[in-house]
Amino acid sequence: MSTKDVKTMRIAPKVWRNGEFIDWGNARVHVMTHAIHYGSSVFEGIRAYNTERGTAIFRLTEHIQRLLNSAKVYRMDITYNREELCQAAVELVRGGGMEECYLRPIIFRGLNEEKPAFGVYPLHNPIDCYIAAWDWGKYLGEEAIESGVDVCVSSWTRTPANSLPAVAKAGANYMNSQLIKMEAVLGGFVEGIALDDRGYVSEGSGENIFLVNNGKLITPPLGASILPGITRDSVIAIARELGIEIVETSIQRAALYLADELFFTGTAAEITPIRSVDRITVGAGKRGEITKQLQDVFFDVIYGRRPAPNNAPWLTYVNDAEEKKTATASAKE
Ligand code: PPE
Repeated sequence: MSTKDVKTMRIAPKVWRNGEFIDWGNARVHVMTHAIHYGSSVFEGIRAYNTERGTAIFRLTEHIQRLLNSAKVYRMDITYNREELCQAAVELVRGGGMEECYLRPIIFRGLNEEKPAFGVYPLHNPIDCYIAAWDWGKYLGEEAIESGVDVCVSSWTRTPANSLPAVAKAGANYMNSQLIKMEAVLGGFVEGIALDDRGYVSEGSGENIFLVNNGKLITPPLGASILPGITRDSVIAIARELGIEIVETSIQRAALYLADELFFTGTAAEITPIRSVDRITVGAGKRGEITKQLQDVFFDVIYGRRPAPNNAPWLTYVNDAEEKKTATASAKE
């Protein structure tokens, strides 16, 4: 891929790999890489937004911490700590020349070409750590944020947490997500919602889910087979601030049809309303009032127009970090 293609596709020209920046075109792996055969990767998805004070990365620390947690579950020893990975992400965004982007840190079991190790047992394989970035528009379609999406309940069951722990955002989990997503899209839906092994609602292939009933917000609990979504957490914090009651409980499939409002949350999906499930119209069949209220506050927070709940430091301004670094450098001189 030429630099021109990278530019037209709006991909950051550099990729951070194991502590250094390399060209996008050189960010390659060998076919015998452990992760390709056995799904041994953990990753994150993070968005950076163009605020009035310049580009800011949303909840960077929490995302990098979840990445490290995912790695810990799979016994992957990382040479970089949370601060170093956050710094790498900031530098990638700053150097990428994109005002807004989606960041994809990924840690996987690679291949030592001098001393290759094959087979499932992973601990003889090296750990590789990358961060790439590109400009990712609206995940579920340009219109989705306003008009909502049509979804189905998947015939696939979400992987139980004792098979693949949902707390870890592992590449392998996304084989389950792909089954859900393909079935949905080929069936004429935008997304699929998976039930868990007990038959209760879990989440979309790449989003958490919320219902609104009688003004209350209802969502599956973290103990269920769901990714502990950072957008989910942000929406809960915002709802608390707005005085909206939150109930974390098991949800039956039919409750999806009967909800007043329904929406997805996720880094890529942000807050996307759902207007029908299995072709049954949800509520008024368009974005509901509470969904809109939460979206408005959420977008104000991510664009730095309003402080995060409890003034939490949710935004990392990439140019501030540069100022801080320069200040530290000159203080050292
Ligand atoms: N559940 C799943 C299964 C999931 O993949 C995501 C994020 C979420 C919930 C929401 O988590 P959070 O982003 O922390 O609010 N899915 C990411 C990957 C999507 C993709 O296609 O790749 C994302 O939204 O970035």
